[in-house]
Amino acid sequence: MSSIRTGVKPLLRGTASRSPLGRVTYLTLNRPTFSFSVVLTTTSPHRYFSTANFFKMATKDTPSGKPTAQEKDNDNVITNWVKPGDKSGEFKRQQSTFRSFISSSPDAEFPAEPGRYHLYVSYACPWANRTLIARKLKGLEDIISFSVVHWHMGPKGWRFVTPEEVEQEDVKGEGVVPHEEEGYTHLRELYFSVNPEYEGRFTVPVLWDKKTKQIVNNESSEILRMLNTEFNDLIDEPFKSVDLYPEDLRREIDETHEWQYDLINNGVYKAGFATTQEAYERNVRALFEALDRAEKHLADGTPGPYWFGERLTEVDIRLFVTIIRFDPVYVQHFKCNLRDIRSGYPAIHKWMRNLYWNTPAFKDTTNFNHIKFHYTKSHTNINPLSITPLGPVPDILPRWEEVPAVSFRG
Ligand SMILES: N[C@@H](CCC(=O)N[C@@H](CS)C(=O)NCC(=O)O)C(=O)O
Repeated sequence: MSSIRTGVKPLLRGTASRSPLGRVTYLTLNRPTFSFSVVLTTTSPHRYFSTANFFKMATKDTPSGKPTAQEKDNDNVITNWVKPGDKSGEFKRQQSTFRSFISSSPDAEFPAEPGRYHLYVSYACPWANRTLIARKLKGLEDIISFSVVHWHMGPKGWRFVTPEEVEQEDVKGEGVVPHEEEGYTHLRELYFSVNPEYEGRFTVPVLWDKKTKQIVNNESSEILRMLNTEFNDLIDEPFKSVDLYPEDLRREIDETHEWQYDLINNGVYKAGFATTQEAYERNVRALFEALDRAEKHLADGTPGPYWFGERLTEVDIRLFVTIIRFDPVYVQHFKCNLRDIRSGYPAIHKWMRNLYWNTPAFKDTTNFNHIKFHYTKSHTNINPLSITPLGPVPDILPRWEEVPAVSFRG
């Protein structure tokens, strides 16, 4: 059971509604540029978190480039994933703010048009990675452009790369370019260009409308849905028939998302960002129970190679982006180390490697430099010296090779 509290600025007119994703209640805004706050709490046994928008960020860039007074204020430091003084020690993920939809209908506010929309992403970010995978699986490369921020997230949040950095070994990659039109240095400038009063976090992915200069949506699960259906009139086979959320699997997909989102996708963050031993242990145990469940499903619940057998769906995308980061980052950086994937979860390992090595949409959108450097050098509260561990080596094993412990087990 969930309850929703909203704090809405005076001019905002919005309507509470059910999400097209089924379970989440949220506000549909008549004017998507207004800011609003949503505090969602839930008593569902599967959820160990609530979302809150305690986070406030300074609304102006200081000309000197130094942090504003507000940024210096301890409560507003960008790496304070748990509100200082919150005795629960629990990381509470904020609800995404911009929730409009692109539609295939030509008279929609955001109609599907080639070349009109842009994705701002980070290669480090699993949520953004989802949208890059879907963009490729649906053959939308010539229809939706994208650009990638620098892997480092500093006190002002994500920043764009400089022209000098573009070819740097640790930075380079497809779409890693400076901000083109306005020459913004930070992603937050984009958010402020839409709403100077914006008080939420400056997250990726951002689905941007180049024509009206609006943020259409910054919630990856909803962006996936738009990419899946709304551009179908603009693409040819075989991409048109790719259906990541097929009608007959919707109930099962939704049920799978429910536990995987909370316990795995967000679970690694809740373990890693916890500020008390109790919160860490509670979340890390729940995470590994969920991984055990995923392992069981993939080992004997499906003929594979995908979560639902022969059909690749949203579930594969959403689980993959967490699992591919697991051994390189989450095991050590987020202390998710009851097991690792390569030696502890053979069926998940096989499923993940099949996606990575056999489907370019997964491999081509995975950038281990951005992934490893981002977490280890941006979360200075967790890793104050910003030293990036070298291992594991390699980041991902070749398809038919196992770590010695597993080979020995036969
Ligand atoms: N609900 C969002 C979450 C996105 C998110 O949290 N992105 C992270 C990167 S992994 C981010 O941009 N964080 C910046 C911040 O919180 O300041 C989605 O799924 O799109």
